[in-house]
Amino acid sequence: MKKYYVTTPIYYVNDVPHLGHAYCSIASDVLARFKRLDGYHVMFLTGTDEHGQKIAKAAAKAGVDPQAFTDKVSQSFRDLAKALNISNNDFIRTTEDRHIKACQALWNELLKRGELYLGKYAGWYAVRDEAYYGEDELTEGPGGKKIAPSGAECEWVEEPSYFFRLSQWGDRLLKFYDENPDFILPHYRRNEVISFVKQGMHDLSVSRTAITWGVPVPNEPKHVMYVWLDALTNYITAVGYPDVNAETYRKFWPADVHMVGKDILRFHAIYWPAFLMAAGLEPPKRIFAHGWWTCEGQKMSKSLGNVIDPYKLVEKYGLDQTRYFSLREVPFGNDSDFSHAAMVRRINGDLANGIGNLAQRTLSQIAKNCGGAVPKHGEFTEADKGLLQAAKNCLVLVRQEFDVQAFHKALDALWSLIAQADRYVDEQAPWALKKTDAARMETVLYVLAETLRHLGLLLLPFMPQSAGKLLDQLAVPEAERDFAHLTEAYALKTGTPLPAPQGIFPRYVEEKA
Ligand code: ME8
Repeated sequence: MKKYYVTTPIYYVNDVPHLGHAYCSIASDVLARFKRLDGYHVMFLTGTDEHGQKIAKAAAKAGVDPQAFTDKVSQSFRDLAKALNISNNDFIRTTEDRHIKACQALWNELLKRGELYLGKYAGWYAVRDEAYYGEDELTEGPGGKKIAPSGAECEWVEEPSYFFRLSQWGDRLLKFYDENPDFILPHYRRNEVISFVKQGMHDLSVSRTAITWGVPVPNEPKHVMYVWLDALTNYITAVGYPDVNAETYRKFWPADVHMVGKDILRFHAIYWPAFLMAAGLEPPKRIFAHGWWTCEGQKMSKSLGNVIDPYKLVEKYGLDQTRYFSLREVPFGNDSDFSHAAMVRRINGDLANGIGNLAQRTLSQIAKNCGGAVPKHGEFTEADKGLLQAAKNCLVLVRQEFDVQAFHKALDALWSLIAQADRYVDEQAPWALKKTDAARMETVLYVLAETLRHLGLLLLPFMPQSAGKLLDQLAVPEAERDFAHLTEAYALKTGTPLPAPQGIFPRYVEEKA
């Protein structure tokens, strides 16, 4: 069986989850579900990043010990995954024994291969990003504070530290990017990474002595691992590392896609393949860096009080509506802005008036005029064949878009089919045929129902519950709900009784103030 391994970032547990976390998990989930339906054995991983100075500080602020603190916040990410109908098959926490063991094994391997050495770090560090910055990258903020390009405040750090020989990996990384042109997507972000590597890289500090909340460095009681070395390793821990002969490791590694936000591309596209190659392991196949959400045109921040709570979105607009909106609004990879008006436009325009209306029109006419069962069809006309062929072509189009994580284009293809079906209903006017040519009316409604079956199946990854309801109304058996069944052999069977139609995509009606 073909395999597919997709991951989300592991989220920091310094704070409760927000829309940004929900977004990356939803995108990864849509991909995982698509691949499962397309016949792949999928491993889909998410989890929480629980070590480092940022988390230690957040725990201290909350007045609890870091383990109790991380237990609680990590649970809130698990709960969110459930609430968003995320179909991950593992949830990793970096405080788990399996992970500590994997990090220490990777460390020992790097040490054995001469990729690490003991030195002293003296430079700038941003706790918020858990990242080291060169003096030349910083700007001066209020009160002479040093500010990283991300906006995070930096502090001067001087401590004994182990270093990873990153400076030796520049050419090998450039060769790797060259040989794997789709390693970093979207392509425009690839160029940023390449120019960063071309500038020349310094060795990377990979242990800290000023903090204790981290994975202990083997045989070095004063050092804990730099949180990014620890965090990135989660992707191999979950498939069985250090046991590289484990069935899961052999099957799933290298990962097919690490889905990440653009803020952490550097860690994934530079450090991670360098660590892996240095340890004699294969790098992942792709890093996809998605864009950033703002809210009503403004950066989301606690101080502005505009951080979007994904639970509230789901409660107000519905889960599948939220999932749909996240991936529909802008090309996947670009930044997006959340606005109430845009959300309502999508719910009412694309869902209620689009797929919802098409389904409702078709199913209610079948209920009223065809005895509530899949209609009979006669010979297909050119118009019928045109629509059925377009429905059949959709899988190939959508699959191509999924292969490059262009979810918006996959949705475009599905909505073009909806538009084509809408034109077909208007042209064929089955309601008028009722009196003049009932047999032809049945054929038209059959063609529409079969088109809806394709739409229902192809929408399953995006909106599992709503698309599932659509398939229920078409009486598509559970065992036939995957892409292998998008063929004529499994087309709707005349005479199959259908349940009474029910609206699936309600209009959003503005709440009165
Ligand atoms: O960086 N818009 O964790 P993190 C879109 N622990 N996506 C956003 C977002 C926003 N405004 N805010 C966050 C870390 N995200 C590390 C990762 S991986 C080995 C370690 C999403 O909690 C986006 O995907 O800061 C981003 O990369 C991720 O949350 C980072 O979450």
